[in-house]
Amino acid sequence: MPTLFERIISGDLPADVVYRDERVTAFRDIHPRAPVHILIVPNKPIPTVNDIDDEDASLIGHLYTVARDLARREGIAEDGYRLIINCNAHGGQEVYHLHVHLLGGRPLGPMVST
Ligand code: DGP
Repeated sequence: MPTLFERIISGDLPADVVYRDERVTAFRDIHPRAPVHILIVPNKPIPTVNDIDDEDASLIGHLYTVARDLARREGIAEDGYRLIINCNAHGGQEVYHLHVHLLGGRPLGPMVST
């Protein structure tokens, strides 16, 4: 079964796509936790950080340069923002297709609730 994000990448499931190239797709989170909440995902399905291969290093770097560019485009680069990747159950991962959350547009508070 394709993940939700594979279906968004293929165009099978609608999403507010803000960036797309041959390696990554970025779209707005359906349940935004901040004024800007974008998910940057590899087009290639990698379930979790644990599944990243050494050969994926350039692709993973690209996720971050796209995040940087989107932060600038969204006008949050100067005030700041947070990039998050959740991994597996303790990390709170819900969708098993690797994704970077780009969050900003307000002070985000502590990194982790205690
Ligand atoms: P995570 O917990 O890190 O796996 O985050 C998954 C995020 O994906 C969560 O913030 C909500 C978002 N999400 C789940 N389903 C959809 C969907 O169908 N469309 C969009 N745009 N976002 C989704």
